Amino acid sequence: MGFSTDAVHGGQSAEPVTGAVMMPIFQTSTFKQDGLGRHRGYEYARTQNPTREAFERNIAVLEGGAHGVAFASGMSAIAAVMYLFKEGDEIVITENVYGGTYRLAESVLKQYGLRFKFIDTTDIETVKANVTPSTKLVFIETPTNPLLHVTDVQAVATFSHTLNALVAVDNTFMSPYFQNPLALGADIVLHSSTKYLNGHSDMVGGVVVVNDSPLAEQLRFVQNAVGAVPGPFDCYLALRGTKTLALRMKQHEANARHLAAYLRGHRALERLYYPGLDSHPQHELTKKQSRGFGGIVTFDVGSLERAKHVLENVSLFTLAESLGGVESLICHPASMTHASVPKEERVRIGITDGLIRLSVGIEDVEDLEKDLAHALEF
Ligand code: P1T
Repeated sequence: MGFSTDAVHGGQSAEPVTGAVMMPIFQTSTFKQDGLGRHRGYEYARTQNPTREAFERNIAVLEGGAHGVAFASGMSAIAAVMYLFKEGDEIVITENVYGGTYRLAESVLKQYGLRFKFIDTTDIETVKANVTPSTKLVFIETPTNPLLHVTDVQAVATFSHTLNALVAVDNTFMSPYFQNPLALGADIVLHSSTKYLNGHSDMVGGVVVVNDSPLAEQLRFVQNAVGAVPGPFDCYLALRGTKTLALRMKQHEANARHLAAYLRGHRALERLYYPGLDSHPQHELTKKQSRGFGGIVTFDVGSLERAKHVLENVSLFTLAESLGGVESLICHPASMTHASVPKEERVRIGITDGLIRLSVGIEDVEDLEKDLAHALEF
């Protein structure tokens, strides 16, 4: 089946009792048992919920995996993957990850004895020098938030597997419409479903997809034991979102390409980051491993003062954290999404005070261009 067909139908069937075409919201915390030890597959809603399962099946199909496991947020999805490891295990991780991922590793999980090495995973030689027999997981974010660095998933997976390390990819920025990390050799793919999967900025959630059944069982164990589960209404919203994922991603990308072309060479910019530009260092790699370039555009205007001017002079772009919704958002990574990364580390990887990230929405692109043009007049 094609992607759009799978998005609408993947893992879905009419609800068996009433024939409801759309999966209802099973807003219940518990389920009647027919006798001691006899139930209908549902006992307690932390453990099983039909609305959640419908979303999990759908996203599994879209990622080309066998099992989806949903969580209450992207962060709890990432934490669930990390909970698969134990004290002393080493995790190699992309250095320019989402600030919350950095914070989870440095400020929470380190205390429990997990060891993290933040490296530039875009360089396979750096990966080869840092992934060792004690590495249990290589965690890649590609493209990265917010600098849009792209890692060769296939090359990293091939090397990491020779040392028996698992490979996980945070696919939030591309969505399964543009990129399927499992097909590139990753063992685990995950999303903040808050973003493109839901697509309407009206819930927070996360999801992990794998092919391996024992791995899925471990993740389900964590889902139930830790209990960071999404509510049924949020699962319904995410599932409603995936049905239009293809339509939305096409428009996000078309608009992002237009704006990147407009911004290229703009005199107010010191740097522009978008994988769809032939000047992007991993443009060719992106063409090889992905089916598009996504809807995020990042640029540097050189100083905090100039960034502030832009952020306070847009009117259609909304100054807010998050990304991937139908509406265009603008953010200042250094003080917002990546504020928990220490300043020296931020500056070293290029998250400067002049950096601005656009989540390009699906509005009429001429209106978006006009809004930016006005805000970039210094
Ligand atoms: O916000 P939450 O659903 O918990 O997802 C965390 C997360 C994980 N991975 C990536 C790549 C992300 O971008 C995020 C969340 N990011 C933002 C809120 C942001 O504005 O960048």
